[in-house]
Amino acid sequence: MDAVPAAIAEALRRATDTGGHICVLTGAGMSAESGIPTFRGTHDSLWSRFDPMRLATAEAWREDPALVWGWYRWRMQLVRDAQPNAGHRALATLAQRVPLSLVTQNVDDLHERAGSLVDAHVHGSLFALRCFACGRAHAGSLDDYVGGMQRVEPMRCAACGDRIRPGVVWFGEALPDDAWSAATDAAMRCTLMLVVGTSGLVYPAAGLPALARRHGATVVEINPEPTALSAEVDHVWRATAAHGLPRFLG
Ligand code: BJW
Ligand code: ZN
Repeated sequence: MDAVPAAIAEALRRATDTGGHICVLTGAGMSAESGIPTFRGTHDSLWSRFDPMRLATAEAWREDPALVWGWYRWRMQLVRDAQPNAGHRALATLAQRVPLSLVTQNVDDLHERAGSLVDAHVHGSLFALRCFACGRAHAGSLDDYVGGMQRVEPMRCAACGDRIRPGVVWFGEALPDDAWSAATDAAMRCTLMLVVGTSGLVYPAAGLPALARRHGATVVEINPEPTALSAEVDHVWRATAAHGLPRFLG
């Protein structure tokens, strides 16, 4: 098994020994080894089979809510059946040893189920259902809405009668203020940022590593493939999340 590359181990040692703060930014690759497909790039990525512009936008929802809701129900079922992997568990353990902020683009709950406190879900959470029109939170049992992928008419809001939508951030929508402000605070405060399993294509989240660097942090990418961020980081480790992150525990 390969150990953490020396320059990265040294960056971690420097950050932790000198009272520094680590910020971890995760993307879909974090959950890939739990069996959740990523969005882009692989033959089984979510969007190699579905057109994101048809499914992950408010326009798509208005046009065909049953199609979009069916896709999300299927994804909720996938997440519910998945388990956190060794990478999720390693981050939860690391946070008990060093000051660490966890910022995720993922809409799953695998970090939490591994024992982490997530500082910011910048793209929301699959299970935080709310009304499309009035925004009121919908509290229902999971069994009411998980399922296989077929067209399903969404549930209705008890307050206004409009449709209940997943609590995610679609293209063209603003990121939740509290999550975005926690994410930028963590990026500006950290001395080391670990960027795990993201293609770095979706903004504004993809701008967090550059923000951290401008504020003096060392930025490390952990990803088996090159990404849009690779050229902008200080160190790159071509490893998967479940392989690489446990190695940070020594
Ligand atoms: C492994 C691995 C293993 C594989 N281990 N790694 C600036 C410039 C250009 C465009 C824009 C810009 N600012 C805004 C935009 C527009 C747009 C955007 O960025 N478009 C680009 C695509 C061009 N952004 C937005 O619209 C955002 N909103 C916004 O800016 O609002 C402005 C506004 C302000 C005020 C009022 C109104 C509006 C919103 C973005 C929302 C993104 N939402 C999604 C869907 C969420 C819902 C859902 O899940 O269905 O979030 S898109 C999708 O991409 C999802 C992800 O969180 C996000 C990022 O993807 P991620 O995590 O990087 O995954 P992948 O698949 O791309 O990459 C996986 C990586 O894992 C790969 O690198 C693999 O190699 C790696 N990997 N196995 C480790 N085992
Ligand atoms: Zn409503």
